[in-house]
Parts: sequence; structure tokens; C-alpha cells
Amino acid sequence: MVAQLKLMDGSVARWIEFRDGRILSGAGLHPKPDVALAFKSKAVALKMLSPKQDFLFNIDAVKNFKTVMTGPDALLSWLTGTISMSQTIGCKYGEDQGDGVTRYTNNTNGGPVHVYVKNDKILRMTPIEFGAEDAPTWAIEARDRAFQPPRKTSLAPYGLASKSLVYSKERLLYPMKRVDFAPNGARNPQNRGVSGYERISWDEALDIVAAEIKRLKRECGPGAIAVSHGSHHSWGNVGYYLSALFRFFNLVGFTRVMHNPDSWEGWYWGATHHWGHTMRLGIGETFGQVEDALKNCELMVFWSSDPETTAGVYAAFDGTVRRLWAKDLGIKFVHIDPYWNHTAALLGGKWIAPRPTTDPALAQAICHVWIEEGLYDKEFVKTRTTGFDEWAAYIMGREDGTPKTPEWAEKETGVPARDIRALAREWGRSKTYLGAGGAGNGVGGACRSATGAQWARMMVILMAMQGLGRPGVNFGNMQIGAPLDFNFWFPGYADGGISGDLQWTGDAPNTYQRIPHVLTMNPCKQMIPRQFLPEAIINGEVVGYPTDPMSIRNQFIPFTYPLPGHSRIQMLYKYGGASIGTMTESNRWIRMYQSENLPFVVSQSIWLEGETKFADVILPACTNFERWDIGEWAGCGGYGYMFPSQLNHRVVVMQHPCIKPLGESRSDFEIFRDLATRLGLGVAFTEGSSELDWCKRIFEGSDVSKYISWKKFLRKGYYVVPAEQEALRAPTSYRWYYEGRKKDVPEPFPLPGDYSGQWLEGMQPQSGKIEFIPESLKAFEDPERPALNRYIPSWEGGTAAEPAGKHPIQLVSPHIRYSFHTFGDGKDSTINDIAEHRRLIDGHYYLVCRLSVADARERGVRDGDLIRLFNDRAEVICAAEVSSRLRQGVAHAYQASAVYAPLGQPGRSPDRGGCVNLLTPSRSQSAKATSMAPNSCLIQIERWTGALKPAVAGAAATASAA
Ligand code: MGD
Repeated sequence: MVAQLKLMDGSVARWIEFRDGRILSGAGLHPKPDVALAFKSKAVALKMLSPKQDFLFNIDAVKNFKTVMTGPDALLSWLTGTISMSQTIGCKYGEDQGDGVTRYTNNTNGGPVHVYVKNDKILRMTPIEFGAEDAPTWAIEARDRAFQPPRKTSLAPYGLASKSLVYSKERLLYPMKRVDFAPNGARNPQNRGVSGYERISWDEALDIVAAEIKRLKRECGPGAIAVSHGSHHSWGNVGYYLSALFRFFNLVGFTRVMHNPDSWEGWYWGATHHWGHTMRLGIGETFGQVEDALKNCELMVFWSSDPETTAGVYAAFDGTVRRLWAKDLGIKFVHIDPYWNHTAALLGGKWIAPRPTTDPALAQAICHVWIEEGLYDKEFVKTRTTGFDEWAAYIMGREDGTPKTPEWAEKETGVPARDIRALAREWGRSKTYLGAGGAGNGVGGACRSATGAQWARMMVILMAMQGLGRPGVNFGNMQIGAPLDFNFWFPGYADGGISGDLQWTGDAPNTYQRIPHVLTMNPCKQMIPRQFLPEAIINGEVVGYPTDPMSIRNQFIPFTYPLPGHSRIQMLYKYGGASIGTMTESNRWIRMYQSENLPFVVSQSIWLEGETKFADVILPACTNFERWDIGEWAGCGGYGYMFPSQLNHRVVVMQHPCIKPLGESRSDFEIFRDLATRLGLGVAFTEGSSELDWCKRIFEGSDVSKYISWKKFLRKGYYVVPAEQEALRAPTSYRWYYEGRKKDVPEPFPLPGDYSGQWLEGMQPQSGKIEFIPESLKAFEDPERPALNRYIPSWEGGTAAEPAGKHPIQLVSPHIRYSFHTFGDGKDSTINDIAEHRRLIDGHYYLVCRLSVADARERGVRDGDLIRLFNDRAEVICAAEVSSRLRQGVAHAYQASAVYAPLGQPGRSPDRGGCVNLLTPSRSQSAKATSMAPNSCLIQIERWTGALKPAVAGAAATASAA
């Protein structure tokens, strides 16, 4: 090709010809250039073409047409990419270990890793042990002892399993097309999940997808293309869905499949009304709790909190050592959970096991004891809260005639009244930390049930009565609040990476000014709530309530599908294949995929699993071990602001491409780039930067570049952020509020306009205080979420009063211990070999479901038997673990099976993959809060005696072509 470089007035020009690997060049105008780059002035040209790039300058030049490119997009993409390679070509990365082994670095969702590679094969992965040159580690002195964590990263089981996931036999290695799908003929949606696949070339696959995008935009107008991604992604700031995917689809225009705040649910829909924190979706501050607890705490209550299983969020086992310090110091532990969970098993302490979903009643009875016996912080309640008298009237029974005594709660929860009373007294007399949810200040399985909002509201109410922020009285379970440097800036994935996305990422407030790039905007406003995507497709209409962190009352504003004048969905672009394992009543997804109303489905996935087998065209993405990226461990940004406070060290990692992509798989970035090029958007998508260039741009914009050179960072692969000096450590969360000062913790929330008093004065709710009876809920009619947080029993299961019925067992399906949602599960992962996760029976790995000894005995079930979990929604076959860690009437199986393996027609036959979400209800916690409630689920269990071979060959839908 011939590229013409010139000034716009033609006064200076030079052409470059690329032919057969040789470059020719000449002065002046070429008679037949293929592409041209024209510059307004010499100054613009020189600045843009000089090796050291000034991206702020470049963006201004492009946006204001001081430089203009003409010619086919494919050639321009290639040319800009080639010019940009001059910045990185020949760079050295990784460290030579001798004997042909190179050690690279990468990140998993459960911790960073060193990756040892020989001859393009991964040998092993290990956590990172720090060296002498890495920054020193913090220490805390408390109760005449000094505490210092180990100088290394920890790693979650699913991180450890990464090698087996890279080399999984379920890897998608080639683009594929469903055999009976003809883009210009019969599409046969009814056969999705049944018919198999044939291998096609990348060109054919991308041409089909690009042609459909163009056709739908032309024929149907905006909104016809829906994009659905998971809540999580392989780690990094470039490849993440909030980055590359958002950038691509903002350029194309799409209907957003809006996520409900699944990890937060009850906190967002409930707790936020009492104390604000909308920017964290209702969960609390994350500063200083570790030091304060070590110094002052006497009792720690873990409520729906199992950080040894969930790793808080992304933090592997970094919190474990801190919890063991607390144990060493003699801090007492209480665990409130229907399951004697792994944190309880490690730490010991008192176990209180309410019936699932009845926790709000237990919490109210604690309030009753505190009020009756005067065991609450009266001064704090008087000066820092509103509405207590009305709350107390309800609790004491003056409002509805029912005092919420421990005896009342015993009937609901099944917890003996004497235990409730003893807990309330000990709590009220001690300096107590409440570890609510796995993170200690939020999330947790109890927030994902019919009473999830009630429960999260109760957690805030309890702490409001105990004087939140008093020394030794706070939210936490030693998972959050390590004394790190929070002024050091490195973007989290929700800061938007390369997306340029203005509305749904932190790009505009956080990233753009540090890492200049072109901002992107989706022209289409249409949205569908993810929770009701099947209803939107099948019924053609749906209403949702948004996840909008800007302000407390934004969640009240419903959105409808379809929007006036917009197209109904004609194409679903699905990223990953998790939904059958993770979405409630997930047979709905199968009905959606087999519906005539959905003419085209693309799946961009790494593995052939779950719903990927329901796509028409499959685009194989590679793992993050096969492409460039850059990211900070547990650095989420967005709603997970300062999540690295869960770690013992902040660690920023260069994510090396440790091996070449397997088969013909490509990075997500490359797939989007290649599609974009077919749509004439190639340069707009890349800005001329490769993935490595983008990593460098992020590195240079971040604070890391002030302390380590790019060259060294590239080679070594990680940087440990020095801990904060003791005198400059972030203050303890809420101490400012307790002491009546302005907010002094380093988080820029809430927005200035959301303070009712002076900026930084008070909490976010209307009164500026913690509100027992929230003004916001008073202003909104929702019978299922009254302003007074009454105990309203679950609409499915949970109360003592409920008759046993045909489905007498309450199934809880919390976050999975060994895998991370569907990551790490199935696909030949080494995790399969953990008998507590799956059991190998007759050649198939069945998901484990735990049931109590009494329930097992009643049903003649022995440990290791196959059992059938069923209700009117579905049937799932699991392997039984008979356990004393549960009360009778409760079963426990982890959510998020990656395997969907129906024994007959998909959606109409028992699943032996272990997708327990086939059984869970699709109903929102409240009709006016689009949320999920999988932990309100009634089932029956019996021994499985049926046939075990899939009846439909296509049910396995293996890619024979691959
Ligand atoms: P994720 O695991 O986030 O699951 O449920 P989802 O959001 O459905 O899905 C990520 C998908 O993206 C996977 O298919 C993965 O393979 C794919 N993926 C990952 N990395 C890449 C990549 O680099 N490229 C491409 N192309 N694809 C990639 C999670 C959801 O589950 C959550 S967050 C919660 S909090 C809920 N919890 C919950 C519960 O507690 N109980 C029950 N019963 N159900 C629950 N469901 C919810």
C-alpha cells in the first residue's frame, strides 16, 4: 500500500510505499495513494509523528480536524498500528530463569501470579514472593504486640487452577457456526442448544457478524442489538468488558442489558436509604478498621460473612492472617449463618443458625433486648440519628401490638431465645465489630434473598444503635481497612480502561485526565434489566428499576423496554456463557434462546460451556495469559472503591502474554478491532494503539510510572506500592461521624450536591444523619419496602408458620468456595478434583449439595449418593454430602455451575451439570426493585434413581469440528 503524508495545503508531502516487506519513500505527492494522513500545519505533523507521543495533543488534533485520515479503514488501521509498533517493538519482558524457562507475571481474579514458561508451555504458577527491593510491609502495634503480614501475595483456589483452565479441553480454538443456522436462510432458533457446530474461518465468522450489525442498524434502527456480559471478567484494564467491549459497542450503538446490583442487592435497595453510600451501592467505608479492631475490639460478629470462602472480593487469603491475629488476641467470634461456614470452622466461636431469610427477625430481637436493657449508645442515637422513637415503638410492640422479643424471634428463626438474648447482651456490653457480608461492610448471601433489603437495613440499624465509629465499634471482619497508601493512583477496572465511556464507568471522573483518550458515547438509551432479559425477548415488554449510584432516589425511576421509537432486540451479543449457572430460574434463558423472537445470537467466549452452546456464531477469545494487559490486584474502582484495602500490599501487575493464543483464539481486543475494521471503525476503536500500547498509556498515566521505569516494569512485571507512613494512615471509618467532625476519610463520596448541610458534613440521607425511618422511602410507595423496616417474612420459604408442603427444604446457594462464579468450575479444571466441590461418579463430575444428617436419614440418602433437587421450576442432580454443618430443613449448594448438562431436551429435563439456579425464583425481592433473591428457594430432595446418559446427542453439543 501507499500512504501519503502531507500538509493540508499541499505545501509539504511525502509518500511511503510498503511492498513485499520493503519500504520505499519519496518526497511530494504520489499519483495513486491508498491512504492519506493530512495535517493542518507542520507543527501538528511533527508533534504527531515524533516517537514520543502526546496523546492529549493527538486527541485534540483529531477531534478538531487538525489532522484528517482518508482511505479504507482496514489500511488505516494497519498503518496506524504499524507506526505505533515503533514504540514497543523488541521490548523485553519477563525474567530469564535459566534452562530455557522464563518467569512472567499475570493477574487472576484471586491474586497475582508468577508464571513459569518453557517452549511456549506454562509449567506452573505461584503467588509472588516479594524481594528485598520491594517496598517494606506495614506493621501495627496493638495490645503490646506487633503484627506484620507475610511479604507475599496469596492466591485463591481458582487462581491456582488457572493453568488447567488455559489448557482445558473445553477451550474454544476456532470460530464456529451452528450447523443449521444460515444467515441468509433458515435460522432454526428452536434448535439452539441441540444442534452442533461446524468450524468456520475468522473471515467468515466476522463477516457474518459485521453484516448482521450493518443490516440491523439499517433495517431496524437503534436498539436492535443487545449486549450482555457477566458481572466479572478476566483481570486487567484493557481487555475487561468495561474497557474494550464498552468502547466497541459505544461506537456501534446498542441496547444495554442493565445489571441489577447482584453482589450488593439488599445494601443498594435497602441500607442505602438509612445511611447513603450510594457510590458504593450501599456498603460502608473501608478505612482503618484493621488497626482499630486490633487495638480496641472485644467481640466480632460475622453475619452472613464467610471471607475464607469468598475472599471478601478478589482478595484471596490476605485477610486470613489478620483474622488469626484477632483470634490470638482473644477477640471473641460469633457466626450467624445457616451453614457452619469455613470462616467459622477456621476461627471457632459461637454458631447461630437462623432459618434462611429470617435474619431480620433475629436482628430485631437484638434491638428489643438493647432497648429493654438500655444496652445501646443513647447519645449517638440522640445526636447522630433520626426516627429512633418510631423504631423503638415498633420493636417494643407499641406500634403493632407485637413486641419483637427473643421469644417472638425464636418462632421465626428457629434460634433459641436464650441464645438471642445472650448474644444481644454480650454485643451491647462489648466493643463489637459487625462483619456483615464477606467484605465485612457489605455484600453477603443474606442480601440476596426475599428479605435481603430488610437484612441489610437491619445491619445499619444495629450499628446505629451501638455508636458506629466509636473505638472498637465498626463494620469489619479484618477483611477491609488495612493501612495502605490510598493516595497512590492506579485505575481500577471500573474506571473504564480504554472505553472512554462517560456514563457507566469511572472514566470521565477518574481516568480521562490521567490517561487521555477519545471519549465514546452510546447513542442508544434503550435498556433491558438483565434479570428479565428472557421476558423482554419472549414477551416483548419489560420494566426495570436502575442501578444508579449517583443519588439515593435514582433507584425509584423505572425504565421500560422497548423505548418509544426503538427496535425490539434482533441480535444478542453474549460475552461469556455463565447465565444458566448464575441467573435465577435460569430455564428462562433456554426458552429465550429457543425463541423465534431472537433471530441472531453471537457468543464471544473462552470456553464451550453453559449458554455458549446456544449461540449461532461463536468467536473464540483467548485467556489473559495469552494477551497483554495491566491491572492492580483487587483494584476495581467504581462501586468497589478502594477494595485493595482488603490486601496486605497494593500490587500493580504487568500482565504478560505468557504463551501464544491457543489454536486460532484471539484476544477480545483483537476481535473487536477486527469487527470494528469491517464497520469502518477500526482506527476509532484502537486510536492506533495496540494492547501493549494501551498498557503503556495506562502505566504512564498512573502513579506507578513515577517510581519504576517502563522498561523495568515490563521485565520484572510488578510493583509493590509502599505502605502508608504511620502518621499519614487513613483515619478510621466513621470516627469523623461519631465525633461530629467533617468527613475525613479519603473517598470523594457522596457528590457535593447530595449533602444537605455543608459539604463533607454529615451522612448522605436527607437529614444528614443515619435515619431509622428513611425520608427517601417515606417519599416512595413500595409496600414491600416500607419506610419502617418491618419484618415481612419471605415470600418463599423461611418461616416457622409455613406448612411443610411438597417442597419443604430451603436451598441456599451462596458464592462458591473453590471457583469464582463460573470461572474455575467445570472445563476440566483441577478444581473438579476437590471432593467438596464436585464428585466424580460414573465418569461425570457432579456438583456437591450438602444436606443435614436428619434430612438425609429421612430420605435414605448416604454421603456420595446422587440426589435429585427439584421443585416446580426444574430438576438438578447433585452428589450428596451428608453434613452436620446445617440445621434440618436446609440444603446448601454453591451457585454458578459452569456446566449445563441436561439429560434430555434442554430446559425440559433434569440437569446433571449442577446449575442449581434452575431451581431459584426469578421474582425480584420487591416488585419495585429489580434484584435477585436466589436464597429464598424451596425444594424437595430425593435419591436419584433415573437414567444418567444425556438423551439428546446435541445436549452435550460438543464442537466436533474442534
Ligand atoms: P460471571 O462469572 O461474572 O457471571 O454471574 P454472572 O455475571 O453471570 O460471568 C462472566 C462470564 O464472562 C463467564 O462466562 C466467563 O467465562 C466470561 N469471561 C470471563 N473472562 C472473559 C474474557 O476475558 N473474555 C470473554 N470473552 N469472556 C470472558 C455472577 C453473579 O451471580 C453475581 S456477581 C452474583 S453476586 C450473584 N450471586 C448469586 C448467589 O449468591 N446465589 C445464586 N444462586 N446465584 C447468584 N447469581 C449471581
